[in-house]
Amino acid sequence: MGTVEPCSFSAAKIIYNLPFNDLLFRAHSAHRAHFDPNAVQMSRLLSIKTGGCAEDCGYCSQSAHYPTGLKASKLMEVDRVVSEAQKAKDGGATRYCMGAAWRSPKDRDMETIIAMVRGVKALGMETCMTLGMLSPAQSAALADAGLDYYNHNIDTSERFYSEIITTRTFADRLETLSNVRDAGIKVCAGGILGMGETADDRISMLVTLANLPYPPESVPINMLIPIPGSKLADAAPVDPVDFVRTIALARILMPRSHVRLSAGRTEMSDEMQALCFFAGANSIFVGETLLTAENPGEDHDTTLFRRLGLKPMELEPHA
Ligand code: SAM
Ligand code: DTB
Ligand code: SF4
Repeated sequence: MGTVEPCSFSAAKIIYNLPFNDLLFRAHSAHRAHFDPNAVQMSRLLSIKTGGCAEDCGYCSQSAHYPTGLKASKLMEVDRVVSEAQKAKDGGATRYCMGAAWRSPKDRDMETIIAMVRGVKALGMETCMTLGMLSPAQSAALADAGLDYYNHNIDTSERFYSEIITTRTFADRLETLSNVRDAGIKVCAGGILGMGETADDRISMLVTLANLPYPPESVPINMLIPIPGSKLADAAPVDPVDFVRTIALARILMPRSHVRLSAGRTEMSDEMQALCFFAGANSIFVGETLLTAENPGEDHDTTLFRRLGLKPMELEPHA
């Protein structure tokens, strides 16, 4: 993995504001230089511990601070997680992402979490977890269990962060990303569009990610799924053209990373998704549910892939 040249905010803003055709041409050229442009990586999510979260993230169905009506549940049993992962593998997913509604994992839960990583890995899938903030010791324990990826989003710009979340800081997020990276786990970090942020906030978020000591291997770009009862229930939808511009900028600033077209695909037309794939998105979540919200099901995605001539990206054989 090579480091890339640092990119300034002003240089990124010039790219973001290029005429749309020039921006797309540049992004697609970067995409082709590093990836098969017709291969899309497929991940499947599972909520292993749902709801009742102590954090006040304004977009989330799982925060205990907002009356979203979601029923909280305890940490799932390991066997159930592994059997769900097997179903995901049978459906074509190569990576299994397990999410918990925690501020950070309790030490007493680590043994169960580690057993989940081992069990899912034994199926021959890549593993990913998203459990909130991690200490250096927790990161090392997960690395030791063989965890491939850790998802921890910075969500938006440093400037806008405190308008969305007050129970932790942008610096806390960066600290976990550094702990995960130091432990040798691959990093998945991105954000959400459609929370009332400006174009500058989106650009700044991507510049922060691209300028990490190593850019994240995986960059999920979520479109807000407005959750009734949450602080952002009535947020104005993102302009689809601006969404595609953001995907294109992510591809240009992080040419070797997988850019994931994440939450919000149920509200995107096939044509919008096609533009995102052209602009450099090359990963999606498959299956009917994300963590708690809806996602296009297998039937829709199979048809979409057929219409666009896309194919699932195969797992690289391990050395
Ligand atoms: N609790 C952990 C944490 O916050 O780090 C992990 C789970 S959390 C649900 C994972 C990510 O999902 C968030 O950082 C956010 O980017 C995304 N997300 C959550 N709710 C969303 C929504 N309604 N629409 C779009 N993305 C959302
Ligand atoms: C990410 O960036 N998006 C995923 C994953 N990382 C964990 C989560 C999307 C959650 C969408 C809302 C829900 O399902 O509750
Ligand atoms: Fe909790 Fe994560 Fe939802 Fe924030 S995004 S409320 S930390 S589950």
